[in-house]
Amino acid sequence: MQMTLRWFGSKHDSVTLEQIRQVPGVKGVITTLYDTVPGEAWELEDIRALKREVEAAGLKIAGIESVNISDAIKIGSPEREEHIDNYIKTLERLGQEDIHMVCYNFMPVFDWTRTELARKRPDGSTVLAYNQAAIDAIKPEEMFDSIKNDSNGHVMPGWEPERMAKIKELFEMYKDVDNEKLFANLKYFLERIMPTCDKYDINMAIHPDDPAWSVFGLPRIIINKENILRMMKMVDNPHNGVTFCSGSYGTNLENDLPDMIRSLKGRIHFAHVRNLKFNSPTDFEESAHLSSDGTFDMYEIMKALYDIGFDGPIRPDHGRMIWGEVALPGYGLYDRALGATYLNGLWEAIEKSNKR
Ligand code: DNO
Repeated sequence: MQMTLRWFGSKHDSVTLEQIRQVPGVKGVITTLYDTVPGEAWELEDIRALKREVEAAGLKIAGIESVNISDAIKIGSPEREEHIDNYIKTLERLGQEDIHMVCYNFMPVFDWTRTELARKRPDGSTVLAYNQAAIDAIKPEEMFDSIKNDSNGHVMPGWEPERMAKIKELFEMYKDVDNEKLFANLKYFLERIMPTCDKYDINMAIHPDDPAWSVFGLPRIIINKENILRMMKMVDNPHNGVTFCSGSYGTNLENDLPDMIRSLKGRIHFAHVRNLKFNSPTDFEESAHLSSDGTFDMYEIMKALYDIGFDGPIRPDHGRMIWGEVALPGYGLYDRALGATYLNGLWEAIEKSNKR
């Protein structure tokens, strides 16, 4: 595996490439071009400039998170043809620049959903948290307002104000899209892009829906073992793979994470590894990565990745806000650096005990 950290670009991130480079074992970043619009093609020159910047700091781009999918592609409206053509252009350009992993999601309207961005834990740290009762008590259009004051002045990815302003319209657009339609539209998209992925050896890594159930009545399909295996079979090409995100699949306590990892051998192209602490099945908070701070056995998760021969990029995921840091919620430097170091330690121990 290659340990990485997510980096939001010099215009948006409070964490610098120089800082990331000093986290032991981190040789690459996961990033994206932030001023792009889903449905439009990325310019080759912009990709090159991003790559130059990362490489000048002694790091590599280990993959893109995300090349976002437009609503037209998810809904299956006529503009999807042009949007998929543009997506293919972006993939070709990334491939030409030697970038071979692309993370994306197929969630309608919202990307990941949390109800609090700064819940206080007993140790004084603050963390992202989710409470189903809080969601049930509000309307989707109130979601953005309920979290905006917690975001330390940063625009949260997937929660851009322009997008939130159109929220009613977005719900209307998805009104005829159910789970089956969403699966069909995902299949259509993947079949169109696979020849390009084969040509440039690009691993597509779908991110799970977070939380792994329907929110505000919207369809959600990337939520459990059955559905993800259905997706792998539906377009049975090794370039059609997944981002295994323990914190997202793990929101549903019925998902057996190590078992899911083992069932996806050869198809996990990217891993997000973090822990959650459950207070009840519908209320959880993002604890420190350490097993004893949360609900998951992180050793078993890393061991399953090791056992299937996972060799792609991995990153610690949302960290707590600690030591007075002010940063994009979930994406400060300190706790993610602790997370990376812990995961590296687990991996080293697993590797050495297996060679004996
Ligand atoms: C949240 C992230 C997601 C993820 C997208 C992938 O912190 O894990 O926003 O980047 O769903 O497209």
